[in-house]
Amino acid sequence: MVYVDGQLLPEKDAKVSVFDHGLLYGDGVFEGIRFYNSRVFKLEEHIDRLYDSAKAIHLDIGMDHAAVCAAVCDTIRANDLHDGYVRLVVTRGAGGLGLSPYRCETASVIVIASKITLYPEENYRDGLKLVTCATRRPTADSLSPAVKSLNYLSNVMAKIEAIAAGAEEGVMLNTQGLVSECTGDNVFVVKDGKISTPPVSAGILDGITRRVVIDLAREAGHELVERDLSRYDLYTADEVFLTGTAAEVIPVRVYDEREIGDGKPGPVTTEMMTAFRSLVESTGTEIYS
Ligand code: PXG
Repeated sequence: MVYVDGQLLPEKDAKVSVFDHGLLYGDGVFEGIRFYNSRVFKLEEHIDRLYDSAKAIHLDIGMDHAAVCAAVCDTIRANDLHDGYVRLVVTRGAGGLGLSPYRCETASVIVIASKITLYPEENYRDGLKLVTCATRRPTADSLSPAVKSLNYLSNVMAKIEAIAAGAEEGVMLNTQGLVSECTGDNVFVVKDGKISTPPVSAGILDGITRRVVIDLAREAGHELVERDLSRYDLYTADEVFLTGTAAEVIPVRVYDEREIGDGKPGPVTTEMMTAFRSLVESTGTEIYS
C-alpha cells in the first residue's frame, strides 16, 4: 500500500499526474528513512530536514509535522512491515507546462514503505571499492547541497562513473577539488586514532547518519573533527568508512586503487558499525504501540 495525498492505495493505483512538476522539473524534496524492530529511526530529524528542504525551495507541504509523521507510520502499518525503508516524497504537484511553481495548486505527498536491498553482506565484512568521479557536487551558489531535492542527476552521473569503474560507490569532489561526499553517503576517515569528516560547508548533505555517528564517536571518547579533506587524506588514511540511511555504516577497502590501511575494516570502523547497530535496534518512534 502506498500513501498518496491522504489515501492509502494499492501499488497499482498509486499514481501521480504526468503534469506533476516533480516529474517535469524535479521540483520537489524527499527523505529516505529506515525502520528497525518496529521503530522508525530518527523520524523527527528526517521530518525536520524535509521541512527545511521544502522551506528552502519555497514549497508548502500542506500538512503539519505530526501529520507527516503519522502518514509515515500509517503506511508502514498498512504494509505490516517491521524492518525496512520509507521513501517520503513531496512534489510541487500537478500544474501546467512551464517552470513556474505557482501553476501547481497543491503539493503531493507520497509515502512508499518497502523492504530494502542493502549492499551485499560481504561489503560490510570486506569493505567497498570507491573511485573519484569527474562529476562535481553542485555548489550552494546554485542549489544548496543541504536541500534533499528531487534533482539527483549529478549524483546519478557520478554513480554511472563509479559503476563503469567497477566500484560500488563514487566520491564527489566540490568545485575546490576537495572531498565532499559520495553519491548517497557521507565520508569519514580515521588517521592516527583521530576521526575526520568534511564540514557541511564543504557542500554536503547534512546526513542524519553522519550526525548520529559523530555523536556516537564522541560519546565513545574518540576525537572527531569536521575539516576539509582532500583525496590525499583518504589515500593515506588508516580507515575510511561511509554513512547513510541506506548503507548505514560501511567500510571502504580500496579508493582509486589505493588500499586503505591494510585493506581490511579497521577497529574504529568496526566499533562505529557495532555502536550504530545497537542504537538502531534500541531507539526510534514506535510504529505499532
Ligand atoms: N549524501 C547524499 C548525497 C545523500 O543522498 C546521504 C549523504 C546520507 O544522508 P542520511 O541522512 O541518509 O544519513 C544521502 C542520503 C539510496 C539513497 O537509494 C541514498 C540516499 C538518498 C537517496 C537514495 O541509496 N542517501
